[in-house]
Amino acid sequence: MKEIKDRIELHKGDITVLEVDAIVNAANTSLLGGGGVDGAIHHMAGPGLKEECRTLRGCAVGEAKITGGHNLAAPFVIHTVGPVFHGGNQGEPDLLASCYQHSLALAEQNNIRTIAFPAISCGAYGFPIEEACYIAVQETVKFLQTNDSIERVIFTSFDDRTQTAYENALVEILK
Ligand code: AR6
Repeated sequence: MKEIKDRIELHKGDITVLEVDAIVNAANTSLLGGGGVDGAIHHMAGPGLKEECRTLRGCAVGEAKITGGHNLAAPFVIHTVGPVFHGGNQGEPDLLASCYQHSLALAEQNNIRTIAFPAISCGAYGFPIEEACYIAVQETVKFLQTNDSIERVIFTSFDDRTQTAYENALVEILK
């Protein structure tokens, strides 16, 4: 198995077009769609995704559920619900870490080898970007240290600030 640094990639652009086994959705507890990356994923996947999501009866903050990808290139979507940031003293960092832990565990259970994440909670939910990217990388590195089925984890970003935050977190954590 490759070194951990060679199993993590950064990608600037739209997560919905990536040809990976699973893309992760930054959803809300209803799992019935919304704005941001959630809206983009549902738009690209088509109405079948919402129908399948309806059968799941929602998802708690910090947890994750899996569906098919419908019209997406990715055969699976892992829906996770990040915390809304309320200042950081209401368990938000642990809940965000839990999103990555549960998403990666579901990926492992479903033989997913390549997975792409958006910056969960970094848009509408207002989590500070640098801290969120650090948590994302830290939890992923921890997971990959004890897993050898996941070959590639891609962190996608839409803006330079998020991309830079991932780069800095990778340098800091993998030094
Ligand atoms: N590809 C990659 N990243 C994207 C894309 C895309 N197509 N679109 C947005 N981003 P957000 P949250 C980035 O707000 O903060 C929804 O309404 C975006 O720039 O999508 O977890 C849900 O239904 C940001 O860095 O998710 C929930 O109600 C990151 O994705 C709520 O928003 C996450 O931004 C979830 O809020």
